Amino acid sequence: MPPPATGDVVRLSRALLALPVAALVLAFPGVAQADESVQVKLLDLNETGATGTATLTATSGGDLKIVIRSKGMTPNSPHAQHVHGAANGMDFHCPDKSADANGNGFVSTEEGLKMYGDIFISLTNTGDTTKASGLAVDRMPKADAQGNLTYERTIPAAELPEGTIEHLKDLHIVQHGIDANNNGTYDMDALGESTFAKSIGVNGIPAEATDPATCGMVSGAAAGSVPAGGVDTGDGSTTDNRSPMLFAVGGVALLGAAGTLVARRRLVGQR
Ligand SMILES: [Cu+2]
Repeated sequence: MPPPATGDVVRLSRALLALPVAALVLAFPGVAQADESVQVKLLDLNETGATGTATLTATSGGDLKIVIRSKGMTPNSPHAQHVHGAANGMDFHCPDKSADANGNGFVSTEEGLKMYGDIFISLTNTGDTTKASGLAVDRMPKADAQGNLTYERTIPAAELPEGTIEHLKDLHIVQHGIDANNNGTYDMDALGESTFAKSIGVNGIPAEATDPATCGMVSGAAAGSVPAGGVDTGDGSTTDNRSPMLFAVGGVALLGAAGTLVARRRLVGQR
């Protein structure tokens, strides 16, 4: 934001001087600001039948509280979940079937990334929430035996990416993990290995574990934001730093060997 012209400052100062002290205190942001919530309806992706609701609350202190209730998720299984999108005006949105580029009947994480954008925040239960924790399934919520998933966490202002609160309406939530062959677990038999996980240096993860299950946008989000350069079409010509390719390269450096092991053991252990 450009600084106000000097004349504006003078006018503002005069206006403030004219206010009673109590009103002046209220005029400062953060002093008496109310919490602000937006609702996200999580809709089934990949015909999982899973649905849910998420509430994102920007607290008066600048923290972000996330509450998610989903049902129809793969039971007794961890579900990687993230806030996707960007705070730079890119018009990302939840994908539909047309995102299934290879026509195998499922929208994979890689196919979806072009539409819903890069991982913006990893919605882990504990610890790090950056995209480096995107596949830290040992810290992701697990659905219960009935396929219900409950999540609640408040991420402190200092740990949020810049522009999170201001661009809350441009962001959306994606939950991953589907059981394509309905055998109660994530396995290689259904859709093979996750090329997304492989691309960031984690081998042996079933595609079922990383394919998106639900996606939800803040109502009217897509209509409200102006595309800056439009959706990344992923034709390889882009140099935008939000491209999945660069994310993948960054992921290799960020994923620790220990985390990789835990992720692998955890997912293979689902068999
Ligand atoms: Cu995600």
